[in-house]
Amino acid sequence: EMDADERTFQQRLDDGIKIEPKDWMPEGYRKTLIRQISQHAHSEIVGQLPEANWITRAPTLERKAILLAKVQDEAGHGLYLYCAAETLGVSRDELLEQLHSGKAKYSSIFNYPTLNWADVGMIGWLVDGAAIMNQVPLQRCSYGPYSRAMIRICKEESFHQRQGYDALVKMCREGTPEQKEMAQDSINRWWWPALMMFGPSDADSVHSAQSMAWKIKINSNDELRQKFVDQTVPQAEYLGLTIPDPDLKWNEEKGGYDFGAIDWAEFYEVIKGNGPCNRERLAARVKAWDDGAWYREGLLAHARKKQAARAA
Ligand code: FAQ
Repeated sequence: EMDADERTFQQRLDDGIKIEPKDWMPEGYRKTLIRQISQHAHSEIVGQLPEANWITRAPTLERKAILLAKVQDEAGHGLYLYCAAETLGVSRDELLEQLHSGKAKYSSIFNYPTLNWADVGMIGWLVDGAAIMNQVPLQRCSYGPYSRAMIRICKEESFHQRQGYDALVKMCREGTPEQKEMAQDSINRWWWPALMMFGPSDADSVHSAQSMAWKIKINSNDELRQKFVDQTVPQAEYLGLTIPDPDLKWNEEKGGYDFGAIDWAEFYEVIKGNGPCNRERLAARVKAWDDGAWYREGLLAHARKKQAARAA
């Protein structure tokens, strides 16, 4: 049963009015947003690692410059999102502590290794493609700071998706047979993990019903996954790549593709911390934090000195 405050709140949501940081909100709404926005922020930051692995080995100066810009954009996305989470009354230190201790999740996809150059293109095409599919509707989510962060982030994600697809067009349509093979090997490894990015099936998604009522989520996990498959299959055909799913088939009646069963056991292992690179990713973030301690201390010492000088 809702009390009067909750009823007024739900009415505002239903009328399409955005909730801003100083507005009253139910504790569950606040908690859910902190969880989702911070996990999204962590994903952006951890998501820098797989691609950064290839910055030093990009095949041309141009590809290197593009990749550097893309990986820097991800840092920017993380920062907007941490700021959006902070408006809900949580500190950035607390959020980072949750990441570093393994308490907070980040997207499963970033626990897979980048083994060849085509993986950089594949991440842009499939991973940023899936991210956009999920984030475009989030531009309309009920919490003002999150929805505004999404607008800006989506513009950059579109550039990322195109740079990935462009790299793959070069390899698959204009490249050597070896390059094409490299891209096929890459899609074989990334396709299923990309579908897992949308989260558990609707039947198993614990948060969806409440998050959709609160307009923190606009679409269900399965709806977005289906749209992603429908959009991506023709793009794979243009590249001449085979999607590693023997059950993938156009379904005239539903006007979309049927696709095979996702290996949910793998998904749950990865989100429990047992994916191929979970330990390596977390260790890299913890090391960066520890290595930066001297710098944070220096900034604080400087700020204290300035403050003392002003007070004198
Ligand atoms: N990985 O009940 P639901 C990017 C967890 S894009 C890990 O369905 P919800 C851009 C979920 O947290 C990637 N965990 O949950 C980029 C929950 O656990 P909890 C980031 C997952 O929240 C590209 C439990 O399973 N995007 O970074 C995953 O309603 C290239 C139950 O699930 C966002 O975060 C998963 N795939 O729906 C960067 C978008 N799926 O928290 C670099 C915003 C589910 O209770 C390079 N987030 N879980 O411990 C969302 O839209 C939602 O949070 C979902 C999950 C759809 C991800």
